[in-house]
Amino acid sequence: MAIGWLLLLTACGGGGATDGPPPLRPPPAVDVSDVAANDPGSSLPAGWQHGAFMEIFVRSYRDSNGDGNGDLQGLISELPYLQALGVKGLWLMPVTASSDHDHGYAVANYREIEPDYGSLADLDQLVRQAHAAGIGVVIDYVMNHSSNLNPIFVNSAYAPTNAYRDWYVWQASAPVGWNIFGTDPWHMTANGAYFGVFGATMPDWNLNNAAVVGYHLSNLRFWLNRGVDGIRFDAVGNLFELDAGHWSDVPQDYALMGQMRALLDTYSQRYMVCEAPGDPQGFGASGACGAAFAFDLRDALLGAARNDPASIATVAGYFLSAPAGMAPILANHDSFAGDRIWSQLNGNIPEYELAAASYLLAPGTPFIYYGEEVGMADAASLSGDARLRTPMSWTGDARTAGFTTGTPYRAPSANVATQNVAAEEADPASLLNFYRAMLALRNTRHSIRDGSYVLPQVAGSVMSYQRQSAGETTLVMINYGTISASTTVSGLAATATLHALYPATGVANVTADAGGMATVVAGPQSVLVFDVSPPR
Ligand SMILES: [Ca+2]
Ligand SMILES: [Ca+2]
Repeated sequence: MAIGWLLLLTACGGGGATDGPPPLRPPPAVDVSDVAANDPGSSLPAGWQHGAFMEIFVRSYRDSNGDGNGDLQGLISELPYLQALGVKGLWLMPVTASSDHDHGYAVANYREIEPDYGSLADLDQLVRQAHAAGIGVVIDYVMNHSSNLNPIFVNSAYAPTNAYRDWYVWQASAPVGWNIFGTDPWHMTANGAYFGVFGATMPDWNLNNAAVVGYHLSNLRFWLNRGVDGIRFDAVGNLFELDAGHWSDVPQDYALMGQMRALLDTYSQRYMVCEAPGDPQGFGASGACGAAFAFDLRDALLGAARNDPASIATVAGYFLSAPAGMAPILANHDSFAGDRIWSQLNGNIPEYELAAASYLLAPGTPFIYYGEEVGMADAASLSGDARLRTPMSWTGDARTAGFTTGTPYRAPSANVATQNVAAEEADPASLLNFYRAMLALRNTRHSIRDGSYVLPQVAGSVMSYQRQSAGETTLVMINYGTISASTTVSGLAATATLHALYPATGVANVTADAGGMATVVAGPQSVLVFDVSPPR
C-alpha cells in the first residue's frame, strides 16, 4: 500500500531535485515489541554443526503448489533427499517477508514468513521434520539493512521528527566524497539523505542506536525460540560506517557480532556463521562470529583441482592456522563468489570431484550450494546473480527441471538435461553419488567431522593429511595430477595398517614401517581415504 507513495519519495533521489513535498500519508503502525528468550532446547547431536550444510534458495528449490515459486512445503517434501545425501544442516537464504520478490535480502517484515514461501506454521513444520531427520535449520538474518518498504523505514522517511527517524542513517543533505562499490551510497529524498550501501531500496540500519540493536536481538530471539538452530549473518563487514574512508570491517562490526554470538550461546547448540568476504578469518575467530565462510580458500580449492601447485600448497596449509570454525565453500548465490562450479570447470567431472573432496573432508563446516552436488551449470539465458539461482534440477525436463507442475518463475540451468537428480541417482558413477560418498565418510568418521588436522604433506601433485580424534585416525590423500603417483607419507603410527575406506574396493592394505612411513600409490586425479589402525 505504501509502495506508490515511497516510490514517489525515492524517485526524487539522485540529484536532490524536488517538485514540492510528496503527498505524505500517515506512516504505518510498527511492531517492535520485545521478545524474551525461551529456549525450546535442541534435539540435535553434539557437534552437529560440523556436518556438511546445504545452502538453499527456497524460491528455487521445490514448488509444492504449482505457482512456479519454490516454497517451504516443497522443501519439506525434499527432506528425504537431503537426508539421503548426508547433509546435517540447512542454511536457508532469507525466508522472512521481503519486497524484492526474489532473493529475500530486502526484508519487509523480520517476524513474518515470505508469503510466496508459506506461513510460520510451515516453518515450524520444516524445523520439526528436519530435526526428525537429524538435520538442523539455520536461517539468514540481515542486520545491515532492510527494505525501503519496511514499515520502520517508511516511518523513518516520513519526517525528520518521526520517532523512528534515528533507526536509519540520515543527514540533512548527502555528504560528499563517498564512493562504495563504485557508487554513492547516499540517497536523496525530499526531506533528507539516507545511507544505503546496497542501493536505494535497501537502507542501512543505524546500529549506533541501542534501540535498533535491541530490536534485532528480539527478532533473533523470535526465531531461536521457535527452534531454529542458528543464524547466518549477512554482510557483517558493512554494519558500521565511520566515515567515507572507513566503512568496511571496522572494529564495531566485530564487536557487534561478538554480542550476537553471546546471544546464541545462551541457547542450546545454536550455530552462527558470518558472511565477511573482506576478512573471513578475522570474523571467523572466537570473540567475533566464531565461524565465517572461507572466501579466502575458495580460489585455491578450484586451483588445486586444476593441479596448480601454489593452490595445492594453500589448501594443505589453510587449516593449520585458520580458525577452526571456518566454513569452506566452492561457490554460493552471489556472483562475487564466482560462477557455478560446473561452469567454472567447464564440466570437467574429475576436477569437480577433486574440488569437492578438498573441502568436504576438511575441518570446519563445509557448505554445499544447492544443485552443486549434481553439477548444475549457470543458466544460459540469464545474467547477473539470477544465472546462479535457477530452479533445482530434479529431472531432465528442459522447461520445468521437475521443479514445478506449473511454469517456473525462472529458467532452469543450461545442463538440466544431463545433470539432474533423477539421472544421477540411477548412475553409481555420478557426481551425486560421489558427493554422497564424501558425506558418508564425514558422517561415519568423527575424526573427519571434527577431529584435528595433522601433518599435511605435499609431494608433487599429491596432498595428504591426517585427521585425528579420540581412538580414530583417518589419512586423506588427494592426487590432483593426471598421472599416477607413488607417495611416501610420514608421521604415521609405527607399523600401522592403512585400510582403504574410499574407494571401498580395489585398494590393498598398506603397512607403515617402524618409522611411521608408508608408501601409497594414488591413481590420476584420485581421492583415497584410509582408516589408520595401530598395530595389534
Ligand atoms: Ca509455490
Ligand atoms: Ca551499514
